[in-house]
Amino acid sequence: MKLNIVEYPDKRLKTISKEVKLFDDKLHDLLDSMYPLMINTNGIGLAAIQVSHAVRVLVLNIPDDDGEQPAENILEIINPVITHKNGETLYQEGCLSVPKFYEDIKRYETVSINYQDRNGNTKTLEADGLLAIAIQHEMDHLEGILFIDKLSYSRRKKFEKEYKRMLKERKES
Ligand code: QAP
Ligand code: CO
Repeated sequence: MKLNIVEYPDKRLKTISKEVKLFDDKLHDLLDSMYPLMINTNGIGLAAIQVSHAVRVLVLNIPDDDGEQPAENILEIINPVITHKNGETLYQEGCLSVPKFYEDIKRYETVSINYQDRNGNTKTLEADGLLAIAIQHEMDHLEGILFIDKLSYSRRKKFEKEYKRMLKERKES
């Protein structure tokens, strides 16, 4: 299926996504279409609401030590729930729905999740490093939360100003 990235300030990004109940061809088509879009747009994580599908579906592909993103490393995560979280870490995050803006965001250092794969099988995953950060960033999308929503008042103001300028320049060119 043809998918497009929804960009801030589109209100659809505030939607709370619904649990997946049917692990059918339609879900597989969505997953199969999200993955190439994420790779082609230089993403490492994408939530379905970012392509206008309000379902609890994420795809992740964290680059390996050589910066490669081989297709066999893809993680398809459906209906995730955090079961354990520990520590604190700061990372300069970005988002395909908030192009060209990056800010330090505080996250748990490690998280464990329960989730389902594309066939509805229950899985668990213990994550740290960039994967743990990406899981938390993408799970926020399922609740309609963007990383810019976590900024302090002054950082958010700085963002709104820079982003407006970016959109204006994009329109003019
Ligand atoms: C979320 O983000 C994330 O601004 C995934 O111009 C962020 O894939 C997980 C991107 C930080 C872990 C750490 C952003 C591509 C991609 C941009 C992304 C851009 C082009 C963001
Ligand atoms: Co994002």
